[in-house]
Amino acid sequence: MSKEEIYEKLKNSIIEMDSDMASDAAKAAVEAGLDPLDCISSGLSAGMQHMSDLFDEGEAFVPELLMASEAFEAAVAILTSGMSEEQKSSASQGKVVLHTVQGDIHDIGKNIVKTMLSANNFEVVDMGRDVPVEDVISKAREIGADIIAGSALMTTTMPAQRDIVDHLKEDGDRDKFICMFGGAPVSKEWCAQIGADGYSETATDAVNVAKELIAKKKGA
Ligand code: B12
Repeated sequence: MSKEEIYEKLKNSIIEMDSDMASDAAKAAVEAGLDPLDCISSGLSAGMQHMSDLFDEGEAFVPELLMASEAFEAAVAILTSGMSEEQKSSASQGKVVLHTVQGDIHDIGKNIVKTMLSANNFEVVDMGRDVPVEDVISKAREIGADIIAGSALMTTTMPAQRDIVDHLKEDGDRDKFICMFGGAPVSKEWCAQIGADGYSETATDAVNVAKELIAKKKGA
């Protein structure tokens, strides 16, 4: 199979919500020596984006999204186990405290962000979902995090992202942590409005934004 055919099979395995097919395609990718990160962004994430679009058009439903995310994770486990020693041992890009915000239990997107950051050598502490603002901040302090990254999928839970920024300001700690947020209803404008440092629409771009913000902080 060519590189393009493997990407296509990875993508289709998500669209067909088929964990076995996803695992087979991931094994083929490892055997062909393909870059795991390219496989995730050009194959698996492309498939997940397609599923999200189908949902928005009323042509896919929640159980389908959950099955697609299981297939996604099955493939990622195989792809990352095939990462080269060089990729695995390269220096940490930074520490991230990742969570889904208080009151919100949606974690499919957050888990994809975790995969992408981890695969790019960020040390990610995943606090799970519906995480109280205070717990996020105390974990960030405990591990000396570089970035606090939060996902919100509901307009009603987005304010928890503002609460994080506000709490840090009140404690005089705002400059210690980069705050970056995402999730379907979140926007660049919202992040600017609440005084966050960064936003990205996709998990792939979250990696670039995180790298840029860390470089900026180190250079400052
Ligand atoms: C799947 C789903 C569920 C599943 C969640 C399962 C799970 N483990 O996550 C279940 C069935 C449990 C669920 C429950 C509910 N849901 Co729901 N759910 C969805 C659905 C269909 C898809 C979300 C999803 O996973 N998308 C796919 C992922 C890959 O996309 P994503 O999360 O946007 O992530 C991408 C980017 O946003 C970005 N990203 C994500 N996080 C982050 C973080 C950072 C830091 C960065 C940089 C980037 C980033 O990267 C990701 C990959 O590119 C959405 C509809 C929609 N269109 O969003 C409704 C939706 C979010 N749910 C909704 C609602 C109302 C609910 C419930 C309240 C329903 C109810 N009445 O019980 C409950 C919530 C309870 C709670 N307290 O949270 C509404 C929210 C409306 C609003 N107020 O804004 C939506 C929009 C549906 C709708 N149209 O009404 N839900």
